[in-house]
Amino acid sequence: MTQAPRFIMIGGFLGAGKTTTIARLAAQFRSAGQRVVIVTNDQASDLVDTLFLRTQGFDVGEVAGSCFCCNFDELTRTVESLGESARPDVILAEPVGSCTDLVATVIRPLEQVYDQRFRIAPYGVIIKPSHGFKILGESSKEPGTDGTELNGSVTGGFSPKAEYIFRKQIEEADFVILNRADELSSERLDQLTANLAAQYPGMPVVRMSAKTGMGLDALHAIIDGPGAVGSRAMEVDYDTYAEGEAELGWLNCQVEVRAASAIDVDRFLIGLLQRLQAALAAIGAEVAHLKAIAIADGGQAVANLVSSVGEPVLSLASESQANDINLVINARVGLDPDRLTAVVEQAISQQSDGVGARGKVISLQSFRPGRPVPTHRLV
Ligand SMILES: Nc1nc2c(ncn2[C@@H]2O[C@H](COP(=O)(O)OP(=O)(O)OP(=O)(O)O)[C@@H](O)[C@H]2O)c(=O)[nH]1
Ligand SMILES: [Mg+2]
Repeated sequence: MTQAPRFIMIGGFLGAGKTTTIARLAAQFRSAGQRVVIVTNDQASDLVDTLFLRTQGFDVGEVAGSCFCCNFDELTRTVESLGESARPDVILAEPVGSCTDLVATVIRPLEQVYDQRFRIAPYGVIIKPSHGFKILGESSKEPGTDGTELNGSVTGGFSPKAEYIFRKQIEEADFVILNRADELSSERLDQLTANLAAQYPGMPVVRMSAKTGMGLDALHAIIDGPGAVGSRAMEVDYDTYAEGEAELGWLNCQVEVRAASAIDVDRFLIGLLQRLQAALAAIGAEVAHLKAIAIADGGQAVANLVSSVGEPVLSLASESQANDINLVINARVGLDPDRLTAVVEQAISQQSDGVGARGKVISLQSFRPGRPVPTHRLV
């Protein structure tokens, strides 16, 4: 008899490193001979994560238009259709980074309503250290210290309601993944681990770098281990949760860039994010995650900006020149959606003009996430 597929969901706040981690895990499972599918999720279509994971050769299904918890049936339909075509051994799932209460609204319904068709792994939540220090404090005695310094840079702001979501994400986790270990000294990692231990007693912690792969064995050990699933009870105030989500302007768009002579794809993409960063900084809009993928004949490039204070990074380089580039941009920014649209449209047009190209927006959706209304909630 064939075994039921494993369902591994990796949560965590916007920009924490979920997609990077899932891509790493998927590559490892695949090289171990396992068939892997991935399910991505967003409030709207045109997802950078989906396109990025597909460029890495993975079989990806997308639940778009609503989060897993509010569109549980679409999650199970997507998984079923991937199951029919790919017969997966492993299903990796990435929920929306502003979602919480996922044990009650996704994991338990999968176990109890969806009739145990999966072997569900312990639920891990990724933390970006700059967020961790910002919210949990510099030392275990002073949670929430403001103006945290990380490697010399001040981290971006976090509203109390966004902080509420971040904390709820940790509270319901079976284990926490401290990501970006490549950027921190072991003393700083110890400090953050101690803060977590003081504020979330008994929480298992894995230290990892999704970028370098450091610590991935420890992540596998916990995912593959016999640990409890959905082991922590949690109360959530849906008013605060909804208000926290609605603080963000959300924008997904598709753009065609056409140039008479070939342009450098990577430079164009990073230049676009730099332009967006400058425009958003000028109006004091806090970036939660700005990401874009450029698809051209010669390859694909991905660029990300995960806070207002850092620099945009090219996470995937195409090292190509092209006349035609198709872009998908996803922005999650503390800004009114109409203003966010205006900023993005202007940056596209200026960046295109700057290289003698024409940038045409093909589709664009911008909004504030609506109040979460879960399909199921099993506490
Ligand atoms: N230095 C470093 N960068 C990382 C690491 N993990 C992820 N990143 C970078 O952080 C950025 C965001 O990573 P993603 O994996 O897209 O984050 P996410 O949690 O999926 O983001 P959302 O889907 O928008 O919530 C990208 O530029 C990654 O390359 C890490 O371990 N170290
Ligand atoms: Mg992602």
